[in-house]
Amino acid sequence: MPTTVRARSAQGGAEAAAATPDPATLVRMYRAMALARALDDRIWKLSRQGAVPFAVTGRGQEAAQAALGAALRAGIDYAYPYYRDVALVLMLGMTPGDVMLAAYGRAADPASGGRQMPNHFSQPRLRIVSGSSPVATQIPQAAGTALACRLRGEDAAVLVTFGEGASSQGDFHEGCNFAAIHRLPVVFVCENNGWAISVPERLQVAPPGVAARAAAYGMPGEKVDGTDPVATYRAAARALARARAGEGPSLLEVVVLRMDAHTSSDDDTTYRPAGDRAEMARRDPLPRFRRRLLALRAASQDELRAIDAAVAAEVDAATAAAEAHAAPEAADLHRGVVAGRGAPAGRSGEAEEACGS
Ligand SMILES: Cc1ncc(C[n+]2csc(CCOP(=O)(O)OP(=O)(O)O)c2C)c(N)n1
Repeated sequence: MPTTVRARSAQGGAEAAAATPDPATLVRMYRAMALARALDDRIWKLSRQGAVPFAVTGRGQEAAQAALGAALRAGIDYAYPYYRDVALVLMLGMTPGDVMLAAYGRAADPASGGRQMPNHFSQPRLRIVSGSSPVATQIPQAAGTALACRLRGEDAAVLVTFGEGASSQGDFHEGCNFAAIHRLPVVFVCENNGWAISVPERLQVAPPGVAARAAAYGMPGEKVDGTDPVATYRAAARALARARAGEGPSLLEVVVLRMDAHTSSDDDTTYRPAGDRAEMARRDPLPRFRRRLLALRAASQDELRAIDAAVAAEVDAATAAAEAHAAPEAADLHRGVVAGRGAPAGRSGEAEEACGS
């Protein structure tokens, strides 16, 4: 897919930072994609069995997410992921166990102690900030964190993701406008999967699309094939390099696939055109990246098979561990939710104060 909009060309340092990832990074990206897919498959089945209450799928978006994760510096840059970003948070250091504990709503869930919906990722140590459920609220929050980084003199960039449906919310405008005015170190990434539940992109976003809006804010905008992890990595690395160099925010639109229903509560056969699923399967980024790694000789067939086997074992272990964990105590219901009752298990005193304030 061609780059359709680039308001300002990338230069010097940014271009150097956006080199193709080295073979070890490419393999790490494949591993995160395969692990996210395997978790997705397992959690979906568990939801069908009634073992977990709800499943959110990221099937078809993993390539873009792994690339964004590779371009970030885990624990230094801030990430505001949205609910489909399992591959992104795995790249940053969250574990399959963390994802499973949240799916089961266990007391040990590091994101919320089992209080949030699954996939509201949070890990203060990794600078992964929990999103709120109203879509797009994370966008102005990310701009605010970028301002805080500037005020504290930190060399951190902020990356925030959201869907094209979320780009219709006022929060999107507010976040972009504020960041552009103050030239904040933030990268806005729209993971455009073509649907907002049952609403197709053509009824959500007028041409020429999300990336083109960047010009109106005076920031660079770029539309990238999000099924191509290398192209996405290069675009994200360029945008992050600009942010770190004090050149301000950027808007990326990564075009991805939504291969499944919106969530386990949705039936997409009621609105998805016939043949669409087959077309998605043909463009599935996971087997395509596998073939590419072999063609690039970044990994051998045996190495990739070993990764797939290790991933399957990790998902089995994470499932068994989460199943064995306890549900939150009823007496703890208000902890971290209602002021003055303390934070969820595993949070620091500082977070406890923030929760209670
Ligand atoms: C403000 C708000 N309105 C509606 C919803 C219900 N809702 C949850 S996800 C979603 C679709 C969002 O679509 P998009 O931003 O394109 O992301 P996608 O789910 O397709 O990845 C909607 C409407 C919500 N959570 N918040």
